[in-house]
Amino acid sequence: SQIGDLDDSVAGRSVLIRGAAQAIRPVSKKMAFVVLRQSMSTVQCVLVASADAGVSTQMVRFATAFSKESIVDVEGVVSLPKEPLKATTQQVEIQVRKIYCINRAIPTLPINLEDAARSEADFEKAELAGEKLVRVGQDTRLNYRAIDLRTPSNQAVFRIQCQVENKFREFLLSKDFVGIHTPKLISGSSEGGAAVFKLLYNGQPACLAQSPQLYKQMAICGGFERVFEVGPVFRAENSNTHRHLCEFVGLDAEMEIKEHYFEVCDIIDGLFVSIFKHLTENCKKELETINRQYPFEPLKYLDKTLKLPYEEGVQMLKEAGTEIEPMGDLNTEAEKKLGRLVREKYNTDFFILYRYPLAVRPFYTMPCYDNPAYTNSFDVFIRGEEIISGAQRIHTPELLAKRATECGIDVSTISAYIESFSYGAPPHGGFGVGLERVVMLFCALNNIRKTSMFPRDPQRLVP
Ligand code: ATP
Ligand code: AMO
Repeated sequence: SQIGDLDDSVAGRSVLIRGAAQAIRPVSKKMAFVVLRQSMSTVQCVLVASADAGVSTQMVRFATAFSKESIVDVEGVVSLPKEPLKATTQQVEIQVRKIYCINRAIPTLPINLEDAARSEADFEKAELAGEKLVRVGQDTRLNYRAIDLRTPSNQAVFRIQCQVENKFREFLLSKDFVGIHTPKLISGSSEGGAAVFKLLYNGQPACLAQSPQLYKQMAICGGFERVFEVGPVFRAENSNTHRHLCEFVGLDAEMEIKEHYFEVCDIIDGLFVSIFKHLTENCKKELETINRQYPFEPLKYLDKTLKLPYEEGVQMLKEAGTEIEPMGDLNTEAEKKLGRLVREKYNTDFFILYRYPLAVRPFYTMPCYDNPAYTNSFDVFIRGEEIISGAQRIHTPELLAKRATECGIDVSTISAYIESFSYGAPPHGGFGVGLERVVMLFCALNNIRKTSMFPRDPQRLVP
């Protein structure tokens, strides 16, 4: 049986359960409780020595000697509890008939799971009561990730991540996008800039792909009208921030544009509104579980996503007293502040900022027809932090080569890419999403390491 399925409708039934022994509480020589856990669910198992049930005092003693987190099989009968149970466990108990230890955990684990699952409010309450509890730091959690991942909030986070990825695919497939896979071992940088991991490819200098950018565009040149990819993205930046990883999961899309690059924004609007609705409606247990440890306000979003011109964003910041270089980029602080201003004015935590200055966008970005100092580009924000970059792309080889040169890129290193646009290439655009950022910001978590199962940051290569 699955612990999550146990409720009063199965009271009286015999069940066989395998789980981790989360807590073991001896009550007397004749009685003990063992709390078993499977993923986000726990159930209380009751051992009472009785000849009728075939339970001996030795069996009770045997069970109380299990180490926490050992894997245990229990055979027993589902029963209604005599006293009210904690709201976070199943609301039935198991009267144990037989209990077996399948694999023991070491007696003292490097992380106490109960401490790892506590909210900050719990710690503060305990401290006020004079109790000393140990906060489990992020590094300790990551060093012992196989234990840390067992906390209910971690179980919920990675289930939500899976749902976001799945919805991304499902939505784009329904809009006739084709899933593709592009190489991760490539010959040079795809975004411009030097932030690539270098390696030798059979003796030739090569690097890990910084994005699928050049290849997803070449797939469009290859006659696929709409493509998407879910895959790893590698950035060698030495960015020790709460939102940068050296390896993350990129959700990328690229599509032909018929009239205007807002067609790409419309896809993002439909895609993300459907992702947010899906999470809110179908991941209630997961969201409640995260909220219990890391309380957060639900994301505010509109049925039709707000699109704000970059210049208007700059103006809003200016009026609020933040001076921005009009043709420069927004720094992290300005982005955060704009997020707050937009929320006050438009009542949304999710919006698209479009028409960025040319100077702050990658070389392949299409300049605006009416004013080439600006571009047909956009970033998308959740709670004032970027989750998506996207744009219309340059589809003529001459302009592409010119822009690459202006951006300091040696065109000989990307000649196959540039040539692709001389064989007949349709107008197109696309976007790239960071999966870990979407989950982090949807749940208002404070660190991207919480939404990457085994994060790779500038310091961490193990586990
Ligand atoms: P992109 O996806 O465009 O790289 P990003 O969120 O990684 O987006 P960047 O464009 O690299 O952001 O930088 C945007 C802002 O993030 C910068 O203006 C800077 O303020 C901040 N930033 C980037 N790297 C760091 C860093 N290592 N330390 C602190 N802030 C940083
Ligand atoms: P960009 O470099 O903005 O755009 O990346 C797209 C999205 O990826 C996420 N992201 C990151 N997540 C974690 N750690 C990082 N170091 C990191 N860097 C970026 C962000 C960001 O919005 N080729 C373009 C996309 C396109 O135009 O299609 C690109 O790579 O969520």
